[in-house]
Amino acid sequence: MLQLYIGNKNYSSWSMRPWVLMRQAGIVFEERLVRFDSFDAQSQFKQTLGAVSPAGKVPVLIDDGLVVSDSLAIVEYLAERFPELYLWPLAVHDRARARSACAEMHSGFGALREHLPMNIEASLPEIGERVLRERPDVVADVHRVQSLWCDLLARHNGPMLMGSFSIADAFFAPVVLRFKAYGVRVHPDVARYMDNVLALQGVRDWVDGALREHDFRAFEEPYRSAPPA
Ligand SMILES: N[C@@H](CCC(=O)N[C@@H](CS)C(=O)NCC(=O)O)C(=O)O
Repeated sequence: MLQLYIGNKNYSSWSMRPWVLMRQAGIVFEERLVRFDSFDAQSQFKQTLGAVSPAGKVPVLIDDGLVVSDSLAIVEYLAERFPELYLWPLAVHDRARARSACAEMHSGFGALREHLPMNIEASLPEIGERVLRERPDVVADVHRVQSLWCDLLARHNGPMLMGSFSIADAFFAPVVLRFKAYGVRVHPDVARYMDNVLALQGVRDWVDGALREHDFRAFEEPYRSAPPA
């Protein structure tokens, strides 16, 4: 059976992408959650991951001895392994658009990722307001995400970015959760899309898991202090 190595569900946005894709598409897999202790070479996380994948990061997919690391490589592999699921859109131009969106997410939006890190259990609208007041680079990322979503939603008439659920939605699901946690004010079409993503069973299952963790990791928490023991 396929095995997917992931990090803490509350924090690990890269892990969330292939996990949501597989759950939503009905691909059966075994989840191997490696808890974040730290990312130091001596950490339990690095020791465990190092034995699985030389890249030493989550997510990692194992398929009968084949090791696929990196979220984008994993979803590409899954699309080829399960062609009948059409994880990418069928039409070549649509597929190119979906891939462009995912590649932009994968290699970009650094300011958004750094200053509004995923934290599913948190509600930090006052932090979101402050960051957006003080950081034009984050504002630019938020605008770009919204215009990318609006263009695709208009072209495909929703409810998902490419019309029906695809890798593109799995790739942006963590951004939906960031916008939610930090109370980012969005265009009405974007708000509707966010509701659609949050209603996906794959996303709900991941969020439920994150909310059950109760595993505060200080090095992933720039804005909250540890709850009382
Ligand atoms: N480009 C990688 C990024 C993966 C990544 O940075 N994962 C984080 C957890 S969300 C990690 O394992 N970090 C460990 C480290 O940086 O050493 C991907 O798309 O999968």
